[in-house]
Amino acid sequence: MTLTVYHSPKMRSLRIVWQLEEMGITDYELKLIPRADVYTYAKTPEYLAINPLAKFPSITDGDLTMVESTAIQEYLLDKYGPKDLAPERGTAAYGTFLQWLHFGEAGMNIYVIMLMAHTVLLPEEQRSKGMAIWAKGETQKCLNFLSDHLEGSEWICGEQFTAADISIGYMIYLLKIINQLDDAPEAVQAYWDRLKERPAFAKTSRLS
Ligand SMILES: N[C@@H](CCC(=O)N[C@@H](CS)C(=O)NCC(=O)O)C(=O)O
Repeated sequence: MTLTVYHSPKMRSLRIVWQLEEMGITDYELKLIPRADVYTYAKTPEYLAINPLAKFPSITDGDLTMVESTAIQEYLLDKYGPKDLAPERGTAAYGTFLQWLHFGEAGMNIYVIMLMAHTVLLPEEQRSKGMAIWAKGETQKCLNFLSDHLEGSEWICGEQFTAADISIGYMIYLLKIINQLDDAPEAVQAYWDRLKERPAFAKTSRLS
């Protein structure tokens, strides 16, 4: 296998390593950058040649380089299967799957990242209370949307755990890290309990 994955703990690259673990794929090269070195490493000419944005994740696979996490998730499913991390293409379930796979980054991330920035990431004098309140409200809307969708189902696509759960699961994991999950709807908290029990998640989140 020609696949190489660039990962640093707690970053979006966790989605990729978690998914590969769920898929049972182990014969790829994992470039694991310790958290303490990540910002220095990201600005090295070697890494900037792969990812000019100096962000994680990145993958290379033969001549291909990709730097967008949910797109990488889709690519890996298509190229390496098995297919049971996604419903059958062309079905309504596949539409639901795609929506949530992308909602994890395209829909929900902006609010979660703004909430992070204005509660923990930025130096205190640069934080905006108004922005934090706005981001919290929008994040709650996303969590209510998720809670309504789950409606007693174990996973986003019902009984089938899919890559969409990994995409959304990463957002929930970030909220947990910044202590913003305690007031999430009960169904979302129960969903998080199921996600963190998955051996593939537990193994990936322990990497350091
Ligand atoms: N939309 C991109 C976001 C990538 C991204 O922002 N990664 C963060 C880690 S979670 C990063 O590398 N941040 C470092 C920085 O912005 O300097 C994706 O999903 O891959």
